[in-house]
Amino acid sequence: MKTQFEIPGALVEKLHAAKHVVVLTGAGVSAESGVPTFREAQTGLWAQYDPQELATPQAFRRNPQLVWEWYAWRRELVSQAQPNPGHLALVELAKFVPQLTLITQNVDGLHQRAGSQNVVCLHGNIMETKCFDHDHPISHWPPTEAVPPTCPTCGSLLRPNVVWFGESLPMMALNTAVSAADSCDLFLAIGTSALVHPAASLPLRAVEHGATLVEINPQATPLTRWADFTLNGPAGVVLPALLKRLQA
Ligand code: BJW
Repeated sequence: MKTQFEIPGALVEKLHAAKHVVVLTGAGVSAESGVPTFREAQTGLWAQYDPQELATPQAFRRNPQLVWEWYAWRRELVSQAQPNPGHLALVELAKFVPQLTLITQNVDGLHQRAGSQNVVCLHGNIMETKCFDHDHPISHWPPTEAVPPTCPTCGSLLRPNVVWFGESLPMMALNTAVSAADSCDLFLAIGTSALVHPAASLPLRAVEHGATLVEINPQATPLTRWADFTLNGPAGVVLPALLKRLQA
């Protein structure tokens, strides 16, 4: 198994031969766009905030104002961010293989803004809003001093359209992701700590079904021992280099 950032010829061959490539991305892909990751000691969002205080329905019930304001701050950060060379390389990679399924745990929409099509979003979208009680999707609400505002349809509190711990993932997205993992011949896991399920189970399902697993991450993760190829480097550098080798 290769563990340095050098694009192995055998990986280039596998990619040339692949019929269906699945890409699973995590927060690391957006790190070079200035969006903080979740679990990194120095820079991760949750080095400053306790996730259990912010990303669960229980936390929202306890302190909806704190949670709403945290997400408002993150929405602002995401709206200032731009797709980076890693996002852009994935748009090009999709043109290079017969079928590519891009699955993301990210809620920032940067893959879509880069130009990726049919992105499978497992954890929702931070720019969207819904109501807490009935999941009514809400795009506008009357001006109000209330934080959070309330749903114009049912009066319950508004919240971001993201998946919190203990909540189910969107059924269609999860089904698409599972069947892609089960049927692909090459699976790329990029910029994820692979700690949060069910997303973290997808690469292992792919391996069980005989796919080649490639990991791109500067750090080791629980996936590393299962990976056929490990490229230890930032996605914004490794992905363009990989693409260049494919195009050579
Ligand atoms: C770079 C880089 C660079 C840095 N380039 N790389 C099975 C076993 C155990 C527990 C469970 C299980 N199944 C379900 C659970 C419970 C739970 C769970 O997984 N808990 C674990 C923590 C133990 N899962 C759930 O509750 C899920 N729901 C569910 O399964 O429902 C049914 C059910 C419920 C309860 C019990 C059983 C079943 C829902 C999960 C929702 C996750 N939501 C969040 C928040 C979204 C909203 C928001 O944005 O605020 O999603 S949590 C957070 O983690 C976010 C992320 O999408 C997710 C994954 O994080 P990610 O992307 O991997 O980021 P990091 O920061 O962890 O890692 C970054 C990586 O990048 C690092 O490795 C760096 O090295 C790397 N990196 N720079 C490349 N430049």
